[in-house]
Amino acid sequence: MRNGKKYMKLTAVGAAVLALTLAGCGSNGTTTTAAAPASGTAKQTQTVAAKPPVVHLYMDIMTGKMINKKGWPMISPADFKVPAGATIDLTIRNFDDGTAALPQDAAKYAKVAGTNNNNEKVNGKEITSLNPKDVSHTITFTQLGINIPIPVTSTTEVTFKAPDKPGTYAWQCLAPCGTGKTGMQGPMVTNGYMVGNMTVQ
Ligand SMILES: [Cu+2]
Repeated sequence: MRNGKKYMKLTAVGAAVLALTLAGCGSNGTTTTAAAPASGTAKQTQTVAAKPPVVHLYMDIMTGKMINKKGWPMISPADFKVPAGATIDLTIRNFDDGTAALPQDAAKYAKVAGTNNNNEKVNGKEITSLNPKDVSHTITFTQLGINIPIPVTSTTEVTFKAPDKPGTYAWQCLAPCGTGKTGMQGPMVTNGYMVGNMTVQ
């Protein structure tokens, strides 16, 4: 009797492994019949899917006052990870009601660049640029040619593609929203405030 029980157990494990294998095949093949069962198996199917995923990211911009650090606005999270080649749907909520007018030599960063259709949605409305004097912050990946200008107290939605090549890609805010005479110090040169990294893996 004991042996019989053991045999039954092993068979059950074997069946589970087989089910997972089938689900894995189904996701790559043309038939979808194997991908239908229980939620646990469905999850397994998603992880082996070949298509780069769509990632939804949310960033909040807070004033120094909000975080008890006067003169230190913060974009959070500053550091984040995305899969290589992913489509990134980024929503930025700016709680800062102050502008940091772009100086003439940086006026080009009032223009949206490197995003889908080279545009962004601000409070639901599609735009391709801001007036340089209306910029509150930017999220700029210089290396990738991606520039997202952000006006005061707003919600900005933007879609862009993560690089196919894994690595670390820095972003920074190029609006002089920091400390010092030029507004380019303090948070402007400190990771976790107006500087951060996108890790592509
Ligand atoms: Cu800024």
